[in-house]
Amino acid sequence: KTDGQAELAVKPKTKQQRPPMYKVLMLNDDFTPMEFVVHVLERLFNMTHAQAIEIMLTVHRKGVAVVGVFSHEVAETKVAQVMELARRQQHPLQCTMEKE
Ligand code: NFA
Repeated sequence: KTDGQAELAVKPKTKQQRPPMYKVLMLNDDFTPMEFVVHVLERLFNMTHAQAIEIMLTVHRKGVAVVGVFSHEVAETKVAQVMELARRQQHPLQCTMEKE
């Protein structure tokens, strides 16, 4: 820096890689009670009651909705927690993740 040579700014050739994020998706079915889905959304996704009802109804009407976007590790944990709560109550509720 002090040798008198001109300094050229070098642009990084590739963009900074941010870690990929994962959408957690909830799927509709004909059997899981609406109130159970609302409870899961409030409990595991920190939604208000009003937000949980809105997302549950979106899943119910459209078949699927994104319930959150997380790092791979957090998304995997959320999916496992949803599936475990559903399994314990013997509801067929399905939850999956996909890369954003
Ligand atoms: N379709 C379900 C019912 O009518 C409710 C539901 C909503 C299930 C969202 C799964 C996901 N009881």
